[in-house]
Amino acid sequence: MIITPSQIKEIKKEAEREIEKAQDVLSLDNLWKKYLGRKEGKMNDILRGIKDLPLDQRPQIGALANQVSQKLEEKINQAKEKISQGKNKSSVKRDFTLPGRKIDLGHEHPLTQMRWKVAEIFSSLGFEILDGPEMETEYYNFEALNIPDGHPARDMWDTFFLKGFSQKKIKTTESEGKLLLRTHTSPMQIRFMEKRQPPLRACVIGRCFRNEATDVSHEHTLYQVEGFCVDEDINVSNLIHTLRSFLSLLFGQEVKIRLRPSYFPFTEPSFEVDFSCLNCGGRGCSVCGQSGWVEMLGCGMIHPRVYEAIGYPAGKYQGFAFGIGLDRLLMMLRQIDDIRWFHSGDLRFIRQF
Ligand code: FA5
Repeated sequence: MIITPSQIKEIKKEAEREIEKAQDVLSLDNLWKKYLGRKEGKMNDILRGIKDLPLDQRPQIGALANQVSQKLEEKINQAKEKISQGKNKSSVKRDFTLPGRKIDLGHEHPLTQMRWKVAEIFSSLGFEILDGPEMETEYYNFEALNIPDGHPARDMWDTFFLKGFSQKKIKTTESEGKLLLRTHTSPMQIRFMEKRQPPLRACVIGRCFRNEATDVSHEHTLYQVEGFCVDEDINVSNLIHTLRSFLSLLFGQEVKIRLRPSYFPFTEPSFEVDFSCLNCGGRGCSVCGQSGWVEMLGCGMIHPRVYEAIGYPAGKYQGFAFGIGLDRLLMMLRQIDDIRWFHSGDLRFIRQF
């Protein structure tokens, strides 16, 4: 085999051209095999042939072949590095006319939308909008609302008591009793009135929890809207007018309601307010338990014992309070047949709002 320096230089030029054109690491690996590989590499053929050359040519050809192999190895490594650093970006073809990738935007949960709507309406009726703790003490959830320890009325609310939480985290006094997840928003009547003097009008919208079996109209986690108004001359007519105003603003039409005498330890007199079921138009369905009416809220005139617990002067103030089930209100408004949809996490349901 005859090997000349120009032959080696020719192989070098050819390899450099191909390295320059290579677009990815795989092509560069193939070029390495083609020129430097042990089995079929062109430069290895040259090195293997040196032993057949005349003795005086061997040093010169051997040195040149080694120099070229080293150079090509370097060039291949540099090209690989360039690719991995993305320096070859400019050579990647992009089609700027392709449509962009669609970004999926979420939206507020229907219950959150409803909370805003209700807050807006009560705000327009002159109520302050409040927030309050979901973790409560027995004192605020029961005691101060005229439901003392051992009173059978505590059974009206199936309560989740919290174990393992330090009472000190909320308030420190022994008399506040155990910690629990609030069963209603009424404790906020006490918390707010402890800080403020009448006249006052406030609305609390928040989550409550009940340890009860779920069905189409009962959830273990529910939202309530608590409203209360206290001054020196407030009566049941003010309560009925406020509820009617709220409902007609919410539904955009007159809604048939009925008041039934009821019992809450923190109001006297107390009422239960039902709506004519909008799901079936009052004919009877699974939502209204075939009765044509859905229980929506409890209300009444604030009991003197509540004012006593707060420390207001006896007999000076009168006021009304009500607690509405927000989930049930939304069910009526949007004709939703099962309260359990709200926390189902089913996007087919959520996307309808
Ligand atoms: C109360 O919770 C009283 N705190 C309401 C109140 C406030 C009365 C102020 C007087 C003065 P009740 O347990 O009835 O009352 O609940 C009020 C409303 O919450 C019900 O009318 C209903 O609409 C809703 N509700 C109650 N339990 C559930 C439940 N498990 N799932 C969904 N909604 C519920």
